[in-house]
Amino acid sequence: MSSVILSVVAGERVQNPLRTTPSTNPANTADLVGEIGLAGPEVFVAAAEAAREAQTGWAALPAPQRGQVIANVGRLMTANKSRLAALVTREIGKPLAEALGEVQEIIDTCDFFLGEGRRLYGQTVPSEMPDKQLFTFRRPVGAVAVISAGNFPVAVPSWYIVPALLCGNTVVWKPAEYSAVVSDAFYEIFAHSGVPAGVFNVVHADGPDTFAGLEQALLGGLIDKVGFTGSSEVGSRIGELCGRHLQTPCLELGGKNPMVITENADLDLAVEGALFSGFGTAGQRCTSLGTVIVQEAVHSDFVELFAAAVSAAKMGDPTQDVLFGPLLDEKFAAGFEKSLGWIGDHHRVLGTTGRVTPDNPRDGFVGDPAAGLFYHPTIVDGVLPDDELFLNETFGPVVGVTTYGDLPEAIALGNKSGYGLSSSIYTTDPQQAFQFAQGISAGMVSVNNSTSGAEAHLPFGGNGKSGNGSRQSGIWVLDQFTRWQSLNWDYSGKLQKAQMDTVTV
Ligand code: UN1
Repeated sequence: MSSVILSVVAGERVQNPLRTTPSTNPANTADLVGEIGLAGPEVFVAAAEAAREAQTGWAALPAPQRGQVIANVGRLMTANKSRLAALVTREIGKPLAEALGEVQEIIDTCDFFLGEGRRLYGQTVPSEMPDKQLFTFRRPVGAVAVISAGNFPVAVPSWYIVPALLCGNTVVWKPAEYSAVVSDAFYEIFAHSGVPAGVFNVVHADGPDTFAGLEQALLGGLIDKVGFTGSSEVGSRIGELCGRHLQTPCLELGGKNPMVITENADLDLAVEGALFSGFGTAGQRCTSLGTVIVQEAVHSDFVELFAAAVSAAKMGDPTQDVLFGPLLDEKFAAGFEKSLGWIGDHHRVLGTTGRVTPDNPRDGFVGDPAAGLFYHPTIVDGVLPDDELFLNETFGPVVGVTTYGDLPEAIALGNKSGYGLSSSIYTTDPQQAFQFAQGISAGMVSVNNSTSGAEAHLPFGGNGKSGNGSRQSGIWVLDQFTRWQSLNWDYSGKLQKAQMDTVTV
């Protein structure tokens, strides 16, 4: 039997991939986690055909029974939690505690949506006319394509896949190549939970082939909804493609998430929040902290405490108790190095920048820095609103700091990047908290807490460059994976004409 990870169409592994690509452990690049067989666009189309074919039968299963399948997924995820989390840590370098949290996020998502199988409520609505009743129903959209990133290789896909299946849709999933081994383990859990063949298909492919396959599938009317998590740049191309086929995708894109620290904030708490938001997951969450916007009066105190916390933070081997491990893969490391080039002469860099090497060491590093893609955590003080560092996502362990005078100025600075995913304010004044929430154009606001760490039953999503306003998680995602159908039922025994037979006064 081949150990290459292959795409799955209608329950069958697709043999003879175009080529294979290795997935390696970013904390120890000599550790080969698996070989992935990459497919061409025709496999994406075949998967979409299989999804289309299986959809009517799956939707015919009563929703509470689909909920039972989701309950099975949750149970198997629980039984496999430590194994799956260890694989997440090995393949993408996320510290084990966070990887366990990631699997827990899938379990929470299953817990929430298995119950939705017994709701999926529609409405009864009064008619303008006598002896007539109006109803609304949620109907599945059909076949859903999910294209996801590898920084949350299983939790974020579950936000799409679990509700999409529960609502009676079928799925074609294109996971990231650099997290394909853990994606395959995730798929197997669904396959063993009673999800029938063809209902959940997986395509391993590179970016251009995925685009080509998606375009053909859309052209052929095989895909009814696209869910995408990734960069704003790719998201905008997906949006264009879907728009040409009159579709509205669900887009969850980048962020440049601000944290405002007011003059009355509990600074120790704020430092703890900034440390986790900025450097947890090596800054590789779409919800990671981009810029701290700190009130002038507490700026120097904050920066001093923050720099001390960052220099004391443990980094290194993600199987150990560390705040953060390596970057996801070489491509992300190269992208992050490019953004380190945005640091200019007018900035004050606190700590060290760049890759951790024997010549550029980090005190207290846990493990062998030479084995993997480890980067120093860096604070850049004095970022200005027009700096690239202020405006663009870095997706790595660097946090900018700037100052403000009054709260409206802080809010304007927080909105300046044009992203609008997450945000945070540290304040002891409730009025400031509400003023901030009202003014900041972000899908998510935290008060006295991290910019990251959304819960599975709240709406997740962003504005501006962070997405197209779609929201995932909780009941709100049902509007992505169902379409409303109205039904009017006339039992008067005669033809009643709307508008024309209505008595107006
Ligand atoms: C992402 O980085 O794509 O709220 C999602 C959080 C996580 C999800 C992040 N639960 O930070």
